[in-house]
Amino acid sequence: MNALLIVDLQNDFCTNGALEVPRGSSIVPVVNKLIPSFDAVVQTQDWHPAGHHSFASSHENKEPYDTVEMDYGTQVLWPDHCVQGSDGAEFHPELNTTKTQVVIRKGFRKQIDSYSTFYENDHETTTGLTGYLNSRGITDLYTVGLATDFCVKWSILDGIREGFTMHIVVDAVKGIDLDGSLAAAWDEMKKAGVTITSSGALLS
Ligand code: VGL
Ligand code: ZN
Repeated sequence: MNALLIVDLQNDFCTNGALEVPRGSSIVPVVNKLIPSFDAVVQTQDWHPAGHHSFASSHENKEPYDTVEMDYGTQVLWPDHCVQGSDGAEFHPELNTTKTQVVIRKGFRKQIDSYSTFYENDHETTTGLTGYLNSRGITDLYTVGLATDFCVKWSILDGIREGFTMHIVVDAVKGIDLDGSLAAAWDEMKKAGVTITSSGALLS
């Protein structure tokens, strides 16, 4: 069974958001068009407490896009974004969420970031998504959303590791691109065995 996985399509990653992904909002109509083709729709929601350790503002003498070493490895520091209960953490107002059956919130532990929708950045703490998908007999995830080189990439790599067939819809994702991270993400996803498709192919 197929599911549509909509990653972090939230105000803070869209136009004028705190961590704006260039042209992030432009994928919303594409995602809306895809939704009716799926019996299962899963969304993720970046959901940080104030003072989250992935925020540059939580560290002295650090600016957004600097890095720090955490227990679990190198962490990019971000502008404050997707703070629990804020408008920035809401889904894009034009995204059709009526068919969404489950929302996986992530990044809610102050000390650990979570790019992937399967595991937090320590690569050990599970979000529970694997169990949910397996219980429903979902084998294939068609991935759309933001950002290609962070939450989309880590979700796809972990999904493949968890035994799912992971597809990426090229015209329904957008990236941040820090120092070549977008091209590197595509290489990693291709090497791991992602299937690349497009909304045109899915809707034809
Ligand atoms: C994301 C950076 C920080 C993402 C989330 O959705 O790709 N990126 N938090
Ligand atoms: Zn975040």
